[in-house]
Amino acid sequence: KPRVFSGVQPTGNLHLGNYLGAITRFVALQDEHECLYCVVDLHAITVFQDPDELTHNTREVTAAFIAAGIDPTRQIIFNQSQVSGHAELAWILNCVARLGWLNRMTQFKEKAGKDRENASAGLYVYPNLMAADILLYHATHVPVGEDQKQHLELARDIAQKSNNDFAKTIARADYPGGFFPLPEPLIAGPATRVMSFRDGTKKMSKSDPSDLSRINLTDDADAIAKKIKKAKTDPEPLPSEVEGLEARAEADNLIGIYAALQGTQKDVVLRQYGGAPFSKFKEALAELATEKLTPIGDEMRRLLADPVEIDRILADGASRAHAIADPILAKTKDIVGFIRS
Ligand code: AQP
Repeated sequence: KPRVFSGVQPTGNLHLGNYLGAITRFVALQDEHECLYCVVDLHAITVFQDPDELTHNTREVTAAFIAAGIDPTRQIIFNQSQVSGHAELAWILNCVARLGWLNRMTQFKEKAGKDRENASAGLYVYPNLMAADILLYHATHVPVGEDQKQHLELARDIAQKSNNDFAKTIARADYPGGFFPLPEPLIAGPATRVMSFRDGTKKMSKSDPSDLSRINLTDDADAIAKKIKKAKTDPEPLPSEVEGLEARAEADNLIGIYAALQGTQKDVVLRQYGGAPFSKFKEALAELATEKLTPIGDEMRRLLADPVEIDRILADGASRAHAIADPILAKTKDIVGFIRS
């Protein structure tokens, strides 16, 4: 079975974008793939996290994975810091990746903002840690939202350069075609980039100060309905065709969300709602979003009531992740030329 790796940061406010761009895709892949789904707490601390909130948010992402339908007995759910190989391989990859490559990363520029001198060194090398997450398991497929595409391309470059840099020892150890597989991004569906409800040019994001900008997975029916009702739109009714929709960012966003929640495509939604006013479409969207999301929120709350069980699931996942990672890390050390006992 092809091996899938992906992660979500425990930085609070898990939202519809994380759900449609990533978590629903994780669920869909689990029948045909061996999947590792990681709560990436090492990534989270690249921006300071209150320690108690980090602990809570780690359990919350775990609960979201399970509530959305990932089976932790079949797939591996764990938090990154419990498998030390992520940090160890990241160091090696820090020494493979080039500064020029990192300088091109748009997410760093966005997150560091104007006060770049004050960004953590970790935020800068974040993409190297992400490459390590994937390569530590020789994962071949990585389901992510559109915003992670650039980091995935970098991970491929890092894998390729590692295969070249260590070609001599890789050949000696007989890994035909290189040691690290080049990971493929899996970015698909009508909602790979869910936009903010307040500004159709910005992605829906955990760190947006406006709670109205996003639907949180823990929102109740009233909050979902209120946020959709207040979501920014243009005054025109819904179009009948997908063509030209990209010029209407807010409309495109809501139609894409509807399609993704219903498991269909935008043109199918427009066949049903083309010509309808947004007020009517928003009511239908609120109903659909409530139907799909509130059971997940309820299940998350139920799971979170038993943190000991969540921690047990994470520990079990971590020990299974270790079993895959440890031999790969050992071979990586051999290839680099490190002596190990
Ligand atoms: N708006 C989005 N639309 C589609 N997919 C999205 N993802 C995030 N936002 C959207 C995808 O969710 C997965 C987990 O994201 P993350 O938590 O690791 O990091 P992030 O991209 O930094 O998430 P946020 O919400 O945007 O947080 P902040 O506000 O801190 O920047 C990834 O697969 C991501 O693509």
